[in-house]
Amino acid sequence: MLQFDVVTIFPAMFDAVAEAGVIGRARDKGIYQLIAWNPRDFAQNAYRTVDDRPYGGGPGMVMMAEPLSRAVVAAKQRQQSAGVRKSRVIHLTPQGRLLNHQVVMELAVQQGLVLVAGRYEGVDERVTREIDDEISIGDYVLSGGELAAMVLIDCIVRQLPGVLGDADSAVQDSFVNGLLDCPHYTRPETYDGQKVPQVLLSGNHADIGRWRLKQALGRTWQRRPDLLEKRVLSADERKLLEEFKQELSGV
Ligand code: 6GU
Repeated sequence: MLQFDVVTIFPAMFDAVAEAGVIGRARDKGIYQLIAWNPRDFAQNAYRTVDDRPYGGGPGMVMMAEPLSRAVVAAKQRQQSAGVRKSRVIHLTPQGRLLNHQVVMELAVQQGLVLVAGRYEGVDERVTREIDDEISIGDYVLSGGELAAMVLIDCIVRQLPGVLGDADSAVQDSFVNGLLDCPHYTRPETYDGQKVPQVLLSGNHADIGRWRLKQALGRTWQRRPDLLEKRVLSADERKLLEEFKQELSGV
């Protein structure tokens, strides 16, 4: 069972993860466990202060090192008691390395993850002693690391064995093969004057497979050329992409 411990001053935000869809069901099935730790419970004064003004001045508040560090230590101790040999402590921050499918797979094989969600303008730099890794979910700023931590939990959990059925196996996801997904259709056969591509009704699975790969290649070329540059295309794939371009130009 994968152990998640989250350090957050808003533990209730994580109820959303536990309740919804496949990720909620995976928790019910005992595939992972998620425990939240509130740094306020580790604060030193009667006001349970966890933030203070930045040295050097400027706007906003900074999360204090001590309550945060103590919460991380408690989380790591809990994971040890749960049998985790080496917890990985991840600070969610816009300054971290960008999350992608490769990073998700790297984290999905860990035994225990401690996710530190900062709030305010940031956390005291001296907490870094407790941190193994810093991750960002994109080049924009969230009000706190909580939503980023939930994104991380969601995409890690759906990769764990037994979470998705064979039918919607994660192996078929976009990005797994370095491409965007192909278009999908369901009934009715004609909607608003638009027909389902004939090949999908043909029952010829080889043809359908080739059509889907062609669409995936074409859409990636149109929308995310950066992904294609990072990926080597086989001779077959190059041919399919050429066909896509030709069909697009109406030949
Ligand atoms: Cl991990 N945290 C915050 N606060 N903002 C973000 C982010 C993380 N990733 C992208 N934006």
